Amino acid sequence: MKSRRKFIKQLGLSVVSIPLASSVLKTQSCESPPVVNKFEKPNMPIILSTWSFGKIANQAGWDVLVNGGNALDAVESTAKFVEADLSQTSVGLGGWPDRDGFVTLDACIMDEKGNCGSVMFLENIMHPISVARLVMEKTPHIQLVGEGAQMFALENGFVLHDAPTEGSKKAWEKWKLENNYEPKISPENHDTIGVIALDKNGNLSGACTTSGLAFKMHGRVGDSPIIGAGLFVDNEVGAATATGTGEEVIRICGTHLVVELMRQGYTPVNACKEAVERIVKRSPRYTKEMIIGFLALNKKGEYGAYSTRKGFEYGVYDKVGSVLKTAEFMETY
Ligand code: SD4
Repeated sequence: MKSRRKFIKQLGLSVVSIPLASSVLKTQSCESPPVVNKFEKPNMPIILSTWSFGKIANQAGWDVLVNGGNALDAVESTAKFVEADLSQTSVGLGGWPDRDGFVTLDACIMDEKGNCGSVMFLENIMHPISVARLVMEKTPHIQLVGEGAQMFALENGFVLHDAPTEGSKKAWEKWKLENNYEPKISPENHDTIGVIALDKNGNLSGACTTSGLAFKMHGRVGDSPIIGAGLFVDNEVGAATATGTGEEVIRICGTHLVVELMRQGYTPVNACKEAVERIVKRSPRYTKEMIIGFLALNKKGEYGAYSTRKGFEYGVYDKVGSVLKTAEFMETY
């Protein structure tokens, strides 16, 4: 493991990052260095998504971007790709249910003008991200919840689908036998797709969609549909999305923090790192079992990610091609 000083020197960072307050935290660098834009022009178009399913789904958004489409359409396409895949147990109708057996979905979307829309606690609708986009485009509001969100979806041509799937039902039945009706947070019971993109015109947008924590309390909503927590876009600066234990991300307004740090000159990876460190240092509820990660992109098409633990992967699609990267992470003792 490299020392922190060596690590920073190796990156040639121009920004002085905030020293760790606690000696119990160590920074671990992994094989992939933070990306610094080597292109004279901004590296665009580009699309980034959380987790390995994001790498596959990026193709849908890339097809939009490479044909001159805008970032908003691109992020929606990528998010929809994962929502439509019923084998995914953490996004869309294939998601594992809450502790009472209901699949409840959360999503939000934000464009380059600061327009945004969100749905929370939405049931039986295949594409929450598209409902969130309609909330943004067709209503004077930002957030619709539960029954009201579903009514709005149905009024706009969406149809009801069954949930949970047979597979999710079996997982829930097994969970009930073993877990005494207690919701738990572990790396195994969540994964959100967060997507951020920069289009050929230099505009940023983002989308985030999830079934949330598996076996959560009925009615629980995490960070993913909350603007500034699970997703934030500021077209002057950059965009960020979050994955992992939503309660911790909400407490620090995670993605808003990441974007504001980039505004102050932090590289995307250092902005994500500072947000992760803030959670780890400040939250009395944080435990090392939690995986919490941020993914960020700036106006130049530079990007980076950072997480509390090993294992956070993200997909990148730009003119160089489509790759799956491993985020840097903090090791806690
Ligand atoms: C939530 N952030 O509902 C989401 C969970 C998640 O990967 O899956 N993240 O808290």
